[in-house]
Amino acid sequence: MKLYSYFRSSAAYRLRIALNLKAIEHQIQPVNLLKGEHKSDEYLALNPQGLVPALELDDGRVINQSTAMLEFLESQYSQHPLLPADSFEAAQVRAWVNIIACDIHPIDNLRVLKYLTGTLGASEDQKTAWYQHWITEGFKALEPQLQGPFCFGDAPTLADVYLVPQVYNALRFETDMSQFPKIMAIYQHCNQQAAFSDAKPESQADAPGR
Ligand SMILES: N[C@@H](CCC(=O)N[C@@H](CS)C(=O)NCC(=O)O)C(=O)O
Repeated sequence: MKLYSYFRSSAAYRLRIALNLKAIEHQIQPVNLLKGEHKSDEYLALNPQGLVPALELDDGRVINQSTAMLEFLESQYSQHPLLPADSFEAAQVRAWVNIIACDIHPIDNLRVLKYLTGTLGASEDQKTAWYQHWITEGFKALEPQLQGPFCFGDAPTLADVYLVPQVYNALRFETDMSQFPKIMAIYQHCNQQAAFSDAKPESQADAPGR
């Protein structure tokens, strides 16, 4: 399969981690967001929303939205399950993940920040304050639920797949993480695993300087 990815896209980063954890053979096709490649006719034919990532299966069918892609991989590739077998426990992991997927990432992503500074005329400081406020609110709800050494115990789940890119992004925007010691310990633990470190933005072929 082929993952359309941008090195800094946290939604694509989720997929890179999951594909590595499940050891699924795949290719990565870079889409340069800064050059607007996600708005080209060719890419819009794959993902009409013009967002990265997109996942193209070997038969040419395409899945959009990272959560749908991850659910697809989980249902089709049983190796290294990313959700607990117990339905209630799986719902707990999904609920935790949705704080990132629905309540943090969508209001802190590139196009929202650009709208704030462009259309609404917010300053760079206001933009950063917006970003840090919403990420901190989300992390406050995530932190107390964590177990360790991974988010929900001894093996990575979807929770770790979502957490690591979001923390990477929070650090990039200089968010104060001192009040989230469990999140930071899990972030560091995950990054010691090859599946996570190989998925890092700076390890990608389209990262500057590579
Ligand atoms: N809910 C979507 C979000 C995808 C998304 O926001 N992608 C960002 C990169 S992380 C993007 O393509 N941004 C381009 C832009 O804002 O113009 C998903 O999970 O796939």
